[in-house]
Amino acid sequence: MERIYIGMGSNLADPAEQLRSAVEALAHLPQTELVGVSGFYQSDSLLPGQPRYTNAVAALDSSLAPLDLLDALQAIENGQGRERLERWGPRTLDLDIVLFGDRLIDEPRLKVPHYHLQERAFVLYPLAELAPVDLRLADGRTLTALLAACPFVGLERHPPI
Ligand code: A4P
Ligand code: MG
Repeated sequence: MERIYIGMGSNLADPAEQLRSAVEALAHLPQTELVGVSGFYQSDSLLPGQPRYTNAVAALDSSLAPLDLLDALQAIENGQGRERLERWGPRTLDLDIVLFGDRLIDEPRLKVPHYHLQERAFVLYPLAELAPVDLRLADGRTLTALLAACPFVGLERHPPI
């Protein structure tokens, strides 16, 4: 079993509900246990002219191989009606593998740690709710240093429902 963190994002069709359904689907993955889910956060899209996003992070323990997990995540995205019309377009659900144990993965279909992790408060702050305070990434960076370099700006905790 390895500890895996999944970044979740949605900006279409009731984003918070999309994330809740995604969590439900993650909990049912084979060889996998759902360990925790962060709070939900809202922020503006990185691309102008798109609806605001809701983001969260889920922690899993899994013995799936990385590419098998990626396949399963893409099946969940597709199952929730995601249409890939344009890269970076608005989406009902985006599931990214942020960290996979202490692995460094550099394959055409999968780069881990996720390449935009350090710039994205909407990934780092929910990750920090779940990860150990002294988390060190496979590439040597610490979560503490990444948080210090990425201010909590433009992020709003999603109101409880
Ligand atoms: N891929 C490579 N590494 C990974 C990984 N670690 N996890 C490949 C998941 N997939 C990975 O992704 C494209 C390809 O990346 C996949 O086929 C996979 O093989 P995609 O999800 O199909 O396309 P995308 O989401 O349009 O691209 P990408 O790069 O995932 O987009 P981003 O970077 O996620 O940007 N603003 C806010 N506030 N919140 C957001 O969540 N998200 C985006 C999308 C823009 N603005 C946002 C947010
Ligand atoms: Mg993606």
